[in-house]
Amino acid sequence: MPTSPIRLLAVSLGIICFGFQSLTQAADEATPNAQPKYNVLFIIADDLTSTALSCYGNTVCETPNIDALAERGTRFTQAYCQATYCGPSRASFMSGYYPHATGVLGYKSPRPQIGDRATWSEHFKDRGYYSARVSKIFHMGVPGGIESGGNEADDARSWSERFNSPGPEWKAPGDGETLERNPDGKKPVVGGNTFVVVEADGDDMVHSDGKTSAKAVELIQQHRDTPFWLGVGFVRPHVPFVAPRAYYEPFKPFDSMVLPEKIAGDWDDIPKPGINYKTSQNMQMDVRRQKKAMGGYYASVAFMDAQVGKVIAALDAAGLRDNTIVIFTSDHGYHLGEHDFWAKVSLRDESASVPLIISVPGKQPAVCHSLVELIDLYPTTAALCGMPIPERLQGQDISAMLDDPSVTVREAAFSVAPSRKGFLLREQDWAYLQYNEDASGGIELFDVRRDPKQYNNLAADEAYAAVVEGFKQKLAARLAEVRDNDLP
Ligand SMILES: [Ca+2]
Repeated sequence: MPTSPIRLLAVSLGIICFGFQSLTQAADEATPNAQPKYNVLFIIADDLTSTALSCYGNTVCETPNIDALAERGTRFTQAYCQATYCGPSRASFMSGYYPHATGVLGYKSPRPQIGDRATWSEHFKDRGYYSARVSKIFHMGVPGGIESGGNEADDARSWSERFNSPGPEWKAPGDGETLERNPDGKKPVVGGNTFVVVEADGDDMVHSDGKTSAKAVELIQQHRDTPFWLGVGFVRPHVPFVAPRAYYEPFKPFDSMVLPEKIAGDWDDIPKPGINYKTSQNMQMDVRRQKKAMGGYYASVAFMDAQVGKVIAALDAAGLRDNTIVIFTSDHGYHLGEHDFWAKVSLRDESASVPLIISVPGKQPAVCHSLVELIDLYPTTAALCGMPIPERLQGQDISAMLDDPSVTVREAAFSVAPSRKGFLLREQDWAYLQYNEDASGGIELFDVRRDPKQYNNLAADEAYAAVVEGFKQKLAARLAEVRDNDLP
């Protein structure tokens, strides 16, 4: 092909642009706006309460690998999910919209609602990143979807490649027991969203999360020379509580587990939708079973923590720690017997808050008490990587907190429990829970400075009528703001 004038022009422009790029790079290096192209390693556990991690104060369940990440990053003490169960929480932080903006309140992909708007990983993929997920990032049913190894509510266009990690879950060989609704002990080990504990034979690789960490290690090695956005989704400690036997050792005998304090009349001031969908009573779990549930949960956490360690070790071995943002979190929290509640859905802190650690190369380790949300991760990582933040995104860029943990971006975190028509506004001093948009399902108000465990509902107390009225208005305004968006 003869060299055309257009081609010559393109080549000369290329030379000019290259020169210009070198100049701007030199200028960038001299300014605080210099933006290296970081990788993003996003690690998410399933159904993990921060209270089970030693870096968040648990003295029984040790999580050395997550703790080590916290020591190098910013650990957030007041991070909140946008919905207190898997489907809507994951659809929210991946799409960048609140559940009441997309209407994804259940176990669906947000794609039909967002059309061709880029999800979090897609935003990076569109800018030349290799984008991949291993296992559960969008919703997958656990254990069913993990047993079958399907894509479930995943979104194909978010990824360059995607990998599932099928595992035996409750069918893993070992010693299993169904704790839930099994008072006479005659029920065998069962599947589904049920409290089952399996002390499993064999090693980590028998299980989904063992396979997930191995695949993540492989991808880090393969893609060390290209920018990547890698989502690593562990399914533990979601039920069934299944882990190799060795992980149970620190928690045996299960009878040694200490349950949260039980207070007489605790439920008397809780409106009906505020009583969680799983309780010691309706699960028919006596104290022995409750303690074993706690031990099984902790063993699952310890197993998941070990997988986190393998992935981070691979990052170090590949020499990528200095150009990789590492995030660790969960899709929502979990009750382990507080108020005799178990599992998720509740809008109390144990269930609505999440562990969140963000480690950015070159930043000082810190603990940040500002209110942040999982929906902030998309705009924050975009900012850290020097990418545009799409105006439509409903989260905030919290990257300034990584330089100065006293920075704040919001007065209240916002979360929802769609199955209970529940809404949470969580301020530094108050937790306000309302059921139904017109509050007809009831209200809970807690002075969390004086009552951090949320025992004393002040909503019916005349002395707090003005506070309650103020929150009603703030919630209505918040919902209106969420619904005012660019979606059709
Ligand atoms: Ca979950």
